[in-house]
Amino acid sequence: QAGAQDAFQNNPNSRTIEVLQSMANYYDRVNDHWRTTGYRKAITTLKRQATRITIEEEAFQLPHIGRRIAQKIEEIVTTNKLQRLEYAQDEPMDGALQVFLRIYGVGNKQAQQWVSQGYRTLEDIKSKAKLNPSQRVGVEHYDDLNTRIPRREVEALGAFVRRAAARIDAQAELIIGGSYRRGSTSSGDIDFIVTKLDTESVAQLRPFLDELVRALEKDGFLTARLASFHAGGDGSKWHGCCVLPKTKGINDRDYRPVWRRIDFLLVPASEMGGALIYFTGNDIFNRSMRLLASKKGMRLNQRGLYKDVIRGPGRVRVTEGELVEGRDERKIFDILGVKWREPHERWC
Ligand code: DCP
Ligand code: MG
Ligand code: MN
Repeated sequence: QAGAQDAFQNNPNSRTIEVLQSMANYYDRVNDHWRTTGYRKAITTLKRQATRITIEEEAFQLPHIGRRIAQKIEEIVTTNKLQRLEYAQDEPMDGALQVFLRIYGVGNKQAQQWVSQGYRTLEDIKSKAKLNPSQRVGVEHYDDLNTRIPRREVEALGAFVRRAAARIDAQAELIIGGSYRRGSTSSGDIDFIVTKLDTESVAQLRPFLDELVRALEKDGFLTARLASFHAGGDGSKWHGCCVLPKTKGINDRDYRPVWRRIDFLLVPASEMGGALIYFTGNDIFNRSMRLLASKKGMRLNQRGLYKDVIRGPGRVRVTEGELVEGRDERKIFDILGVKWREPHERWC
């Protein structure tokens, strides 16, 4: 043990190794596994060198040292420090905050609180933080849930859900909204609008959704139910996780179950227009449409367009207003005086 320590102290590259180790620690803290490993491998190589490595080209010739790290080795030798590390030392809190904000069910307040409690990594959160059941899922499946879903897989997930839905109620209609409807090549989650002809309330759709959820859980397709801060108080939203079973041509190579986020929004037929606009997004487009409505004395929400809304100071609503249009997406654009925009044109 002591011998190994001496060997390191006497290593001609000990200062370089020390600085690179700080970089590795930094990347480890922010959960950048790829760079952490890269730095660790470079350090191992340097420890084996009998001579002092001083220039980029020399370092680049060695195993496991790429161009970037080779440049940094030269920088350390010539300046005795590393600019990138000095930046990094100013940002570890920011790094941790960004990592925490990507946990499902974690908002700004919670993430800030963890940082101020001294937590810096997902490991800290896993072992020390108090988590609600949804956040627990978010942490346990952090990598899966932060991986985009390829469009082809969204389609396969959609087909699976539609087959299950058709077995329960052939009249039920499922539309995939969100980024998929806007034509994205990949999505953060899969967003379903669930509706049925001649429905006028969420309550009429609820039994169907409950049965669908049970069936999909039995299939092993749905893997978790999540509570969401944003979930509609009227029971119109359902949030959870799902896994696509092994499916030929989609994920059959080295199959590994990948957890995906799935949302259902229950929409009575009478409110389909409002819901389609809302659930197609994107969120910024929605905000601008709502602002426009409010400037015209109207109100747009996920149920439709309302008129004769009376607002007080600061645009605070005084009355609910009267429903003008809920059913038809195009008519809502028309009444607002906005030229129709296809879903793929609604990214802002
Ligand atoms: N939405 C909104 N405001 C929010 C969140 C969502 O108006 N704060 C609406 C617009 C979104 C839709 O709901 O398009 C679905 O929400 P998602 O969070 O699933 O977002 P996207 O589907 O647009 O993107 P992603 O691919 O990340 O899922
Ligand atoms: Mg989405
Ligand atoms: Mn969603």
